[in-house]
Amino acid sequence: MRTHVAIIGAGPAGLMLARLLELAGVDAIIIERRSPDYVLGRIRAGVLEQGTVELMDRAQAAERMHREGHIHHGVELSFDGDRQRIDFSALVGRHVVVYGQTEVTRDLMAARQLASIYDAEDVELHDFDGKPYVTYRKDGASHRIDCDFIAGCDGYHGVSRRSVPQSALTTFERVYPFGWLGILVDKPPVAEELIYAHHSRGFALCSQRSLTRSRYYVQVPADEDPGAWSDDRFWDELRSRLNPETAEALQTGPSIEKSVAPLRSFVAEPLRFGRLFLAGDAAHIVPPTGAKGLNLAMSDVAVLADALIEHFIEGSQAGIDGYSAKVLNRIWKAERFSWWMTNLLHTFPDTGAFGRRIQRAEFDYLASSVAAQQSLAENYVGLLG
Ligand code: RFL
Ligand code: PHB
Repeated sequence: MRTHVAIIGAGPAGLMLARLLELAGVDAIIIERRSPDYVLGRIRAGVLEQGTVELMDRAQAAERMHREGHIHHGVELSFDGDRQRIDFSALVGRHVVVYGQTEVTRDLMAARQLASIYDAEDVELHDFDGKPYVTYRKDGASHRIDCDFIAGCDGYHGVSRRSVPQSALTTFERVYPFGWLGILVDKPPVAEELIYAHHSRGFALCSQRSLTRSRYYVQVPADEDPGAWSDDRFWDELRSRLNPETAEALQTGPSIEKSVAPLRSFVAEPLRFGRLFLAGDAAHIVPPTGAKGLNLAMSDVAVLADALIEHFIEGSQAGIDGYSAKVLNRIWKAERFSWWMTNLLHTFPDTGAFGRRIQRAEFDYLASSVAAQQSLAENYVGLLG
């Protein structure tokens, strides 16, 4: 087989890239390790920036998102029970849309006209400094796809980044000493908007997927076993971290999903190696506190799609040469914001009383300063540049 672009991974990054290329008439094949059902079963992000919404429009996959997604004009921060609303629309004139990553993935899968290869085993990348090709096994047979470029969209644990020689790659990493225990429940959300809560027992987040489905998280030790958490234990812990009125209003029920996600900041540099590009979680990880991971993956592939389209349609090399520097600029700003939100809202085992006072001062500053609120809002809805 031969294609212009071999895309490794059918997460949101790979699916969006494939769709943008397809619409521009550039041939691409997706090679994914898992089955479509497995990919659709992963519960992850829920908040879309305006740029991601516009990209779904461009991908002609936005109809259901506009119908079922919910526009959110602000979020609430809570610090030891004291509440502060951040009004995005008033502060920066923009908003976010709450629509699950699972639904984004489903819509992009449905929009794609060309076939993708799922259940591909032992995917390997070859010769991306010369004439690239990808090999894999499926149903016991070996396959090879020759291509002009490879897009590594295979997430943090994927094969693409690992295929790059160590000496060519610089990585920057911070592993946090905690994770998020998340629960999905078919009950109406506790509030209209998301609530990010700092509490001495740890961080908590009240999020949602629809008017009837809610998503809640509590900070737990990084190695926590979700099996140790009955639903009742989860609800008790969540209530203890919320202000009393919110705790009172919480509607609980049996969980339909429960899992622990570790928190990590990670960036690889550069993001182009000859004819291989890295995009999305393959290139960087942010802790979920800023709701940036999916949005960053989408902005990477928007830049990459334009670069590849320019190359194939206009014969220009400029976009390809500029890809890494251009996306890294945005990536580091999102890393900074996600790290900052994480520092403000979690309890850290080793910062002690001084660290807690600094967090409190940061919250009080936010509560009293329009400039500080504007900075948070501008970053949360997505930076324009
Ligand atoms: P994905 O989604 O991990 O997809 C990668 C795909 O590659 C496949 N793959 C391979 N395929 C072939 N060969 C191999 N060797 C392969 N290895 C892996 C995988 O099976 C998979 O299908 O990466 P992508 O596309 O870059 O998308 C990134 C996002 O999924 C991620 O950044 C977000 O989910 C992060 N995130 C959030 N982002 C937001 O923007 N807003 C949020 O509100 C938000 N909340 C979250 C989150 C992530 C979370 N977890 C579980 C990490 C909340 C949580 C709890
Ligand atoms: C989610 O709904 O899963 C979610 C929302 C906001 C975040 C992280 C996760 O910051």
